[in-house]
Amino acid sequence: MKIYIINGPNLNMLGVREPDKYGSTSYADVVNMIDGHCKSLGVTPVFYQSNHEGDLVDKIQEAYFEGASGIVINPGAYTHTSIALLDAVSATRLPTVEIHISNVEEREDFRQVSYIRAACIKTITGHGVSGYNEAVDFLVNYLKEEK
Ligand code: CA2
Repeated sequence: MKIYIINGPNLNMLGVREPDKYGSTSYADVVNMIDGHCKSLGVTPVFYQSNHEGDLVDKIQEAYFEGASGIVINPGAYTHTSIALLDAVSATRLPTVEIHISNVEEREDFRQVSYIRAACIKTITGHGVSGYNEAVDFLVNYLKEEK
């Protein structure tokens, strides 16, 4: 089983700045953590991070064309602005889990909107980078039950 783990703008800066909001683990270490977790579940992850909206749309479409079983996505700030990402996830009809490192519900008003959420089977917020593993667990359990 192959799943795509997609991260949006600025998440490559993890561990470099703003540890109070996003923790002190680097993006590379987060990838390693998720990779180990996926392997322990017998799942093959495909990792991608981009600062560009259209590239994220392309990667969501690739997940569909490459036969992925599902997607875990932290769309970063595009969560709050992007109908294109919503449309891409809707078009693939792949089960998708939205994850945010910070507790967006307790942050600014403009972070209270998530366009992509309407196409997601689950949203995880505020659990730090461990939220990625929780997202993988939720997706994998969902896929097992779906069979
Ligand atoms: O909490 C999350 O995971 C967010 O998706 C992170 C986005 C933010 O725009 C969303 O509202 C919530 C921002 C990602 C920025 O990541 C950085 C990491 C380290 C240093 C600076 C930015």
